[in-house]
Amino acid sequence: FASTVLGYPRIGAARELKRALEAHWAGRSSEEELHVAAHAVQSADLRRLTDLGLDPSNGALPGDVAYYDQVLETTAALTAVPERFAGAIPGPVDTAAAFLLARGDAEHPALELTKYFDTNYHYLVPEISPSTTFVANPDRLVQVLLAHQAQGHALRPTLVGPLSYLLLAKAAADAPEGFDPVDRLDDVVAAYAELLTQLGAAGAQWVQLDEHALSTERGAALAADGHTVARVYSVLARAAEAGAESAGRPRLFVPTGYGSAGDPARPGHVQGELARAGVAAVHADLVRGVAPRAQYLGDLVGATLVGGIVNSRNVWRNDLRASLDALISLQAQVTSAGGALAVGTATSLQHVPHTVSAEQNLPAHLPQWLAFADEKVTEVATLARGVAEGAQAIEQELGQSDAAREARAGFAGTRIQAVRDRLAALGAADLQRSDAASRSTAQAAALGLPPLPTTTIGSFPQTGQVRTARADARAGRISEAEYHQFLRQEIARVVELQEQLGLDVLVHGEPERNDMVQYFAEHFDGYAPTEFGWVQSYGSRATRPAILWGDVTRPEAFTVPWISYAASLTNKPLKGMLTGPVTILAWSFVRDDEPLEVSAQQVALALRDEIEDLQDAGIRIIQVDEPALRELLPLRATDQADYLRWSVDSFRLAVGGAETATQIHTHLCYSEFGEVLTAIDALDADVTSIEAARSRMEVTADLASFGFSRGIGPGVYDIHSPRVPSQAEVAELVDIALTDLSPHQLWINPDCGLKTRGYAETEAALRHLVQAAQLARTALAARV
Ligand code: THG
Ligand code: ZN
Repeated sequence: FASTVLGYPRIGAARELKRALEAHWAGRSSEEELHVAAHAVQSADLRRLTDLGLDPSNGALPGDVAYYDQVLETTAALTAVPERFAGAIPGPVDTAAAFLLARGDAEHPALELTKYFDTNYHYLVPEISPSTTFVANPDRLVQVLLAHQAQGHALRPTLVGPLSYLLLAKAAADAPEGFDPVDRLDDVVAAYAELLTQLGAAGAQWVQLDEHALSTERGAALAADGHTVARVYSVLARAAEAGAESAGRPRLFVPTGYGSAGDPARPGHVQGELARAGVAAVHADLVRGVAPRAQYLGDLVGATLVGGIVNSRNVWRNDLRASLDALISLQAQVTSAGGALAVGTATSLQHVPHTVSAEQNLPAHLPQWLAFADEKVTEVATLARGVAEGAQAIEQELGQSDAAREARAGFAGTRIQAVRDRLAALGAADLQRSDAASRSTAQAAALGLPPLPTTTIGSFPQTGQVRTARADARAGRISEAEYHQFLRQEIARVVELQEQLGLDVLVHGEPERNDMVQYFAEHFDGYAPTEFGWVQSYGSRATRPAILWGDVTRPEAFTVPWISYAASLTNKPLKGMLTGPVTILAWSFVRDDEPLEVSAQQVALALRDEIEDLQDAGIRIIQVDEPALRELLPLRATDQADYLRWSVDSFRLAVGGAETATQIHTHLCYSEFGEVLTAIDALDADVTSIEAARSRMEVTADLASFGFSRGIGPGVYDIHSPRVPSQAEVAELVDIALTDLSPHQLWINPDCGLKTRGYAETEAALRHLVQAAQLARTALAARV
């Protein structure tokens, strides 16, 4: 094939797969109906990919069909069932068994979900032990292959490759100390070899084995020895040409996205090793990574290098002229070395929405700057034509690409001089609040809080009524005034509930926010929300990231009316809630024409203005959440320090204007601080709330040995489950925290926001939380 994409969104342009999955899980449809619905989505996708220019006959069509998760599909194909599921899944992993692994049940907690590389996609983590058995189970892959082949679509079955599969896995809980899943490499390779044989027998001409983990620090270390990659892939690949018993195996395509594979000082050595081992098509991510160095191109004799030049992580139109130039010079080198060049994407297109053409309400200037999955497939096909036939063959497309770039660069909102001037005038003093001790004294005097103050993270349950009211307002079924009246009632109810419960620092509950990032994007200029821009986050769940397209400004204060209304209803301190710059960017589609650091500074300034307005409205406690701070941490250690510098600075810029007596809180949605503890300390927030209940306060000892000196609220109520902790359980966690931390710094709060919980369990749990805090206070008072 001369052009391909590494994968395509699986959820369906109208989220058909989400609906089919959720109907099936709710018992409203049979497994057969689910298969039929999923097949319909897939074959519509394959038809579209063919219409957009991918060859349906030679392995160009991606076959990354997954119901819940692509890593889970590989677990199923290897029958790599964790020991703890053995009773429930005695044989091959069929569809029902795969959903049990993904969703768990009363006896079996689900496989852990974790972030896939540095994306917002979450995969199900394989659990591997010395006794995990690997048995090839090609049934589902073969069924899907045959069903699409019958419709003329020769798709390319896709699995996570063996190296990446084990690198993405974790050691099962019962594995001995020091066991590394990668220790099982030879065993797993045998199962892959069997899968390939069976797929070949079913008529697959190509199979894709994703080895993206070779772009991570650990994967690069594994590939650095110069023989592990060859050992694995000579077993899997040679076969295609000769070896009698494995003749008929499909050709392999082994992409390496999410950066440069292997040692960054030797770009292309992994691709070279793969090709020498007999892999027919290798890949280089030309967006995040670099092209293979000339010295390794000779290894590509007889192989195809797929140049991943179309960005599959952003929503911007490609600079076709620059890409074509790069591809033509790469092609000259590759062909003179005896290989062939094909055109592709940097990674799967699963990280972008289906199509720009679905959007009817974007600002008029924006659509022509954009490319979602379908438009990116067209770019791939166009570039492949340019490579094959020369620039003149695609002159019209090149002209359109140039025109779009010029329009974007010259558009008034792309660069706003006032924003640039304000950034240029900033100095170190703007990032520095007064010293922590004076803040602590001034805040104690201003707030008059008891020891061990109680609070919540910000959101209260979003009931069906709240969602209905929002939908009604959006559809014009109720007026804006009616919607606002509804929101005020909701806020009043939540404030009264918190007073009844006896919480010390109240919140307004955030009923006006659909999503903590989308809401901010809607109130900033330079940002555009989409209507149908869904991107899978995990399983059937998706988010709709807004598009940051220009310099950011805040036309007017937008959280102040809601928060000051709530504050007017109580004499207790009311905490204003904002989302921090890094999280706003992490969960949006960001610019490709400015460094992320600059966008972070611009968002920080918009938040700084909002904080000033909140202060002016009398709000004395302001929380700036950064749950995604660790999410954006670069995969490569060499890139991490710079990221932590600008991300911490953007938070400090946002809050740097707060008065000494204003208490700044932050919230982070994880407990394994490890490498980022220094950065979290450098945020210099007065109070930090974190996740801790599930690990039973493990983190408090780390905080103590680090010498963390400011306010800290390790969550004492795990909001990720509907279970209501008893007062005694909460009290026990408070006691554990008090053995490590000073009573002067400890706050009592849940793990995270309450948005996804129901009211009954929330009220009961918060009642226990307040009682446990009161008990602990009494005990403390008795001690002195
Ligand atoms: N907001 C945004 N991005 C995020 C998160 C967020 N990215 C990372 C993380 N949190 C992902 N977690 C989730 C959790 C729930 C859902 C999606 C991602 C979810 N989505 C609804 C669905 O698919 O049905 C749709 C929600 C909607 O209508 O907006 O449940 O918190 N921006
Ligand atoms: Zn959280």
